[in-house]
Amino acid sequence: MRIETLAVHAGQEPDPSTGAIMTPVYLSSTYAQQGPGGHKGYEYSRTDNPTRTALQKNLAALEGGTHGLAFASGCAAATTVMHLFRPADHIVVADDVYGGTFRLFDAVFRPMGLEFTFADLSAPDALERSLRPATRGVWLETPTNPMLKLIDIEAAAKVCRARSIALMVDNTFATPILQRPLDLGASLVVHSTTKYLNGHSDVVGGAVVTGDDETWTRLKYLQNAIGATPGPMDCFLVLRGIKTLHLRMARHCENAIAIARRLEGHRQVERVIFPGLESHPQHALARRQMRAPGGMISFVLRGGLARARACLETVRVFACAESLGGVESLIEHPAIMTHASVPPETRARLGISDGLIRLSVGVEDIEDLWEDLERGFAAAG
Ligand code: P1T
Repeated sequence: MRIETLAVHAGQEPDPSTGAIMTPVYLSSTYAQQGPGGHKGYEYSRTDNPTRTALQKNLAALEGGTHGLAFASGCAAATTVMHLFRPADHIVVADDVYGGTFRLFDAVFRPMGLEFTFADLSAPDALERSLRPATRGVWLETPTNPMLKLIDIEAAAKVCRARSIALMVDNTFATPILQRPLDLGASLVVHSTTKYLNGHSDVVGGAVVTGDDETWTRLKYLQNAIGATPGPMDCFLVLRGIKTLHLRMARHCENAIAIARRLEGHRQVERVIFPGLESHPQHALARRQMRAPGGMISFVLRGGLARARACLETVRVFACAESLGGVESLIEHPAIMTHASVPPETRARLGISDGLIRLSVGVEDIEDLWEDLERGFAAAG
């Protein structure tokens, strides 16, 4: 089946006892056993829950994997994945990742003995140059957060496969509708389901999908042992959100392309970063690797912090808020908000400047969105 049909149906059957079309929210924390060990596949809801099972199957189908695992947040998913590694293992990480991911690796796992190299993996050969004999994993986002750099997943997978290194791709920005890393050779895919997959800004969740049985067996063990699992209501909401993922992504992309083009022609805008623009340094890769360029835009407003602040304080349709991927448009200032935990010198090197603004373009009317941004630019002066 094609991905649009999988989004609506995968992992879900009408309830055998009632015919209910929607997967029930199994709020039970435990399950009666006929006798010790005599259960029907469910013992305790940290270990397995039927609503979560449906979501996990759906996620696996969308990403083209064999197994999905749901978590309480994107960070919980990343935390669980990092437990695949041992002290002294070395992991190469794309230099431009979500600030919370950087913080998790740098401030939580580095002191526990994992070693990380942050490198600009959008540059050819950067990955090979970062490898060490102890390298066991590569972690990347593409497009990256917030500079929207693209990384060639297939090329990275080739390098990793030759050395038995796990390639982990955070596919939050693209979603499986636009790009499927497992098809391109990645070992596993990570998501913050908080974003496009749920799509309605009412859940914090995470996920991992893999096609490798051994990796799944270990992660399944860790999911239960660590226990950073989502509640059944959140699983239901993500499952429901995914049913319209393909429809929403089409509109996010359509609106984002229109806004990026208009921004590019605006006198107050110094630079627009959007993979769908010909001016994006990796536009050709975007066309090859992604079905469409996504709904995220970063741009630099002329005049620095005071003007950026005035713009963010003035817009009304765009909400000034962290996060992304919901139906409503959001605007944020990465240096102060989502990437505040990245050291200032690293932010400067990456281009996360005081004038940098990130948009999560929603599914509203394009003219309302543009008029709102123009209001913000007028206030910025
Ligand atoms: O917030 P959480 O569900 O724990 O997911 C973390 C995460 C992981 N990966 C990517 C690419 C992300 O963007 C995020 C969270 N990002 C934001 C909250 C943000 O505004 O960028």
